[in-house]
Amino acid sequence: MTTIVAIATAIVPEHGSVGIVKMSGTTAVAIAHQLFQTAGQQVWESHRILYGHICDPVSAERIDEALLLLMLAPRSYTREDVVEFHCHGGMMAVQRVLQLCLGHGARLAQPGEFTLRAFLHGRLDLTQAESVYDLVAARSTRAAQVAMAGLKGKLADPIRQLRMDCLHILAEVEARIDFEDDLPPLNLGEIHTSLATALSTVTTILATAHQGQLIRAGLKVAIIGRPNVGKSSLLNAWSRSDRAIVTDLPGTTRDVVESQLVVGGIPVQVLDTAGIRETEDPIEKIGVMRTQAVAQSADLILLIIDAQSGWTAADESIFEHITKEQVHRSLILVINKIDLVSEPSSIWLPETLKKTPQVLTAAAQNRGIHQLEEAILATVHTGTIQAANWELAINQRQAAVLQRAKMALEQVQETILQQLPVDFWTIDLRTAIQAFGEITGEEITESVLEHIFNRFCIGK
Ligand SMILES: Nc1nc2c(ncn2[C@@H]2O[C@H](COP(=O)(O)OP(=O)(O)OP(=O)(O)O)[C@@H](O)[C@H]2O)c(=O)[nH]1
Ligand SMILES: [Mg+2]
Repeated sequence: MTTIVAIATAIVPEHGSVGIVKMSGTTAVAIAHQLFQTAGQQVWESHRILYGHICDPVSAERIDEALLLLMLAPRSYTREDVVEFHCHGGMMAVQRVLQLCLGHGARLAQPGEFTLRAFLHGRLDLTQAESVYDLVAARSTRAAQVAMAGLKGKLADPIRQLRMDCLHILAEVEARIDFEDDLPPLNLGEIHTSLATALSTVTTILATAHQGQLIRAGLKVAIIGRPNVGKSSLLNAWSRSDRAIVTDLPGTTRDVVESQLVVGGIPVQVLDTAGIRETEDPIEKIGVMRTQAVAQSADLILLIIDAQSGWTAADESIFEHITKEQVHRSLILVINKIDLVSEPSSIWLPETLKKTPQVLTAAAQNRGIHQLEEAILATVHTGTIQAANWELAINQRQAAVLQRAKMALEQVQETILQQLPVDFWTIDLRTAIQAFGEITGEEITESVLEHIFNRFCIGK
């Protein structure tokens, strides 16, 4: 395969002490020999680091003082010869080294092409390759742990087993089609048990899709309410920062203020918004419009009210507005400033809010944050996640394919039940086998590969 090259580290001016240029392919070592001058007697051996200078062979200019790491096939990420130049960080050194490699026969790698080669050479299966992407994209410890579990084969192993089990049933069935007279009849009881077990495994794995979506995409939470109820104070207390300006003047927040948090392993984007009210102030007006846009795009809305003033007509109108447009969205009622009232739990609330989860807080005193997080987790998890499943969390592609496998297996069960001829079984069994193969990559089309690897960054 042609030699590919890319900058493997982030390129940021004035930042990053080290930048890595990575090359993989049959001519990688030869190109490195042309560009890298080692000092003294250093041996070009696999898994060794050499010290020297990267020089332009034409102008003899020294481009950088660097380390060179050699990983010869097949003991490398791509299973090809891999060379890494560990240069000085920042913008220039790595870009100039990249240009030199390109000028000496390497071509710029496509996004994810190193990992694609690792997959094509059998070093990783498809679930592991997707886990590599997940690990790089992880925004919480939990997401990173799930990615590492995938990298270890925690998803591939059961899927491969399912495929083997279906192949076994298919072989039994096909043997009956070809050599009906020479073989004992099919053991229907055994097949029934195998199918039921397979279906139960598929259903268990499918149930992790919801948590997969949560830990990958995260949750967008909007703090909404009247001016001065303590929305910004809540953001600050929650993020343990002074991120948002807090004053006792209603209409303090004009723009959307964002903070990134992690709640129970889920990355959460919290958005503090301008308090909603009728206003003539042109800046505040824009702020209120932005609040409405944020409320519409959020996965979860925290509607904040002031414990002292209780449920007001203005709260009612905001609530109506939110629920009118967001019937499907989750809502939590946060009763703030409970330090100012003696009986916060006896605050009157309309009947329509009786089913909405409620949390009592005193944001200015950092009280109630833990309960708020618990209420959020309870809302997003409602019955769909068992803690035991946390280790594994399939992505949307895997869920869609697995759903196809599930339907096919159910169809096989139905076919047996209706006592249809065995030829009928094979069609659905093959569909299930094909689906399992698409998850691990044993059966795959070019467009699926493109879809998966195009999401990667260049250099991975
Ligand atoms: N006693 C008490 N005061 C609070 C509490 N939370 C916020 N406050 C006070 O309420 C006032 C308004 O707080 P903010 O956080 O700015 O309110 P907001 O909802 O962001 O207001 P706008 O940005 O104007 O919409 C400030 O003086 C806060 O110190 C609380 O739990 N208890
Ligand atoms: Mg505010």
